Amino acid sequence: MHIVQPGMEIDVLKENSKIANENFRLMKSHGIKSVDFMGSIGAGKTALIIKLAEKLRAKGVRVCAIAGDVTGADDYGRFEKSGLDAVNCNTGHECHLDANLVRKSLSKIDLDAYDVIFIENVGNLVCPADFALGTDYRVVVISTTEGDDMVRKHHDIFLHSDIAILNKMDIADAVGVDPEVIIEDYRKLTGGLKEMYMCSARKDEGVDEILVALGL
Ligand SMILES: Nc1nc2c(ncn2[C@@H]2O[C@H](COP(=O)(O)OP(=O)(O)OP(=O)(O)O)[C@@H](O)[C@H]2O)c(=O)[nH]1
Ligand SMILES: [Mg+2]
Repeated sequence: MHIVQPGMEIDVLKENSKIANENFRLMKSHGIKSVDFMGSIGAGKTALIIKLAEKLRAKGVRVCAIAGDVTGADDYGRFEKSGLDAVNCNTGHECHLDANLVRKSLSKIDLDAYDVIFIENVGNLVCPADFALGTDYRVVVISTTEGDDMVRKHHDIFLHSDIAILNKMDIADAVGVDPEVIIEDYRKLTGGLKEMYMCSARKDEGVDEILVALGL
């Protein structure tokens, strides 16, 4: 049984922020740019990271990934198979990565050997929003296969992200989803200040624009 004391949740978030700041400073001291990829289960985070990393490596940029999952090494295996250096990071039970888990993963990486670190968070549109990891950018990835109501149902993660991506545009018609509904919800949520990026990681469409948005 877990007993939560009053104020404990705030302490956990405060401690996370402190470690996230340390992670940020550590990566900066090695000249590393980092991105936290949050998003729903199966939205295409792994597929997109692999595609982005392929394009960066072709330009001579040195990339490493941290594969966050509750258990197993499936995404880690996919990264490695694609030629992307990676570290596996299992949360055990938790539905999100936290700054301390990322700190442990960073300690396994030769930070002088990379220019960019992509962190794949656990598939979840709720919990990761509260736990900054210390990255330059926070990205949220959803896909057309989840229906057209993800932005309306999950305000927090979209408001906590710098960039929002709608993946699997290639099958929007097949699943009967009108991307414009999702995009308009995001526009409204961000007061018309931000546009959602649309892409197909599979078809390599819209991926270059995401690299530009990340300044990579
Ligand atoms: N049609 C289509 N399928 C895609 C696209 N991107 C990913 N997929 C497929 O969607 C499935 C899930 O993709 P993943 O990259 O594993 O998704 P994920 O977000 O990493 O999933 P979790 O790590 O389990 O949360 C796989 O079968 C991918 O091949 C896309 O742009 N179009
Ligand atoms: Mg994945």
